[in-house]
Amino acid sequence: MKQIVSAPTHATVARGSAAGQLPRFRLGEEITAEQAAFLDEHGFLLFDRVASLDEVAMLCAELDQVEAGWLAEGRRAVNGIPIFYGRRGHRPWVQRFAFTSLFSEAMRRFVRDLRFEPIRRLVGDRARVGDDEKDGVVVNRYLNAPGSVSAELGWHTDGLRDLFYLRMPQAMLNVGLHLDDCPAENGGLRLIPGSHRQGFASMCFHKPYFVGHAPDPDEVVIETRPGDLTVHDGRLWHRVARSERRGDASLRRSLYVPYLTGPYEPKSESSRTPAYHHLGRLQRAWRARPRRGASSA
Ligand SMILES: O=C(O)CCC(=O)C(=O)O
Ligand SMILES: [Fe+2]
Repeated sequence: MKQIVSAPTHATVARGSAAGQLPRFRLGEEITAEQAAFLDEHGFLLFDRVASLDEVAMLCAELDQVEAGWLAEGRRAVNGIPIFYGRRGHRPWVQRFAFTSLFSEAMRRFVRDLRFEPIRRLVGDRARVGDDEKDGVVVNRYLNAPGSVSAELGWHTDGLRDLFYLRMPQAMLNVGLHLDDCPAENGGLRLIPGSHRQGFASMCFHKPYFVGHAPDPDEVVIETRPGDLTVHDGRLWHRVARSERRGDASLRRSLYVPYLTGPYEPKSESSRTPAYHHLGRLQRAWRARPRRGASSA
């Protein structure tokens, strides 16, 4: 097995079957020199249980409330960003929430909690939570069951839009809070450590975007517990693996907080839908199509 060894004080990141071997850092009042060096070298950090189980339960309940409101009003999009609807059993079910904190005061408060300040400052001294910018606070709900439109997500980097404009994506940190117990068998985040330091060509062509789902010999498995926080560099190659479980046991929820540093660019209900979302809509309709003989686990 190949090993990447960072500075001597760092834990070793074992490539390949690394489940359970990654360092689980503690989030304190400051990002430590060790954490900063690890992020710099490998492109990600995993923080152990930053939110309590009560807070995780609160966030999950808020999501259900937001969903109930959207279903009642028949909402298809927020500020031009489509809501991804799948089916769970026979009910419509939201699998990607956008701008979530605009619909939940409790969530809006939570993502501003003081404990996250070191993470915000890591992005930039003047970084802000973009409640009404980009896609806002995004929540994904992955499920491996018939009717699900999000069971997995193919290999990608998050800098695709920049690549379209033929410029090297800017450093961008994605900050995710994980709401479910997710050992390797439940799928979840896989990433290639160090791939954030690749050049432009490799970022464009190393893998075809969103198509491939095969494990990479260099990938690591990010196993999470409810309340864990991950930070990953948007230039890293990563994917979300399909759970080996079926039905409700495969549920995986991840909440991403947008920390932004550029000029303030608020969106509104008249904002346009980015082109790639039109493609995505077709793809989801195909995945969610009713199939004869499929059980609704
Ligand atoms: O759910 C996750 O943890 C990652 C999702 C992701 O990579 C994305 O939406 O770009
Ligand atoms: Fe991503």
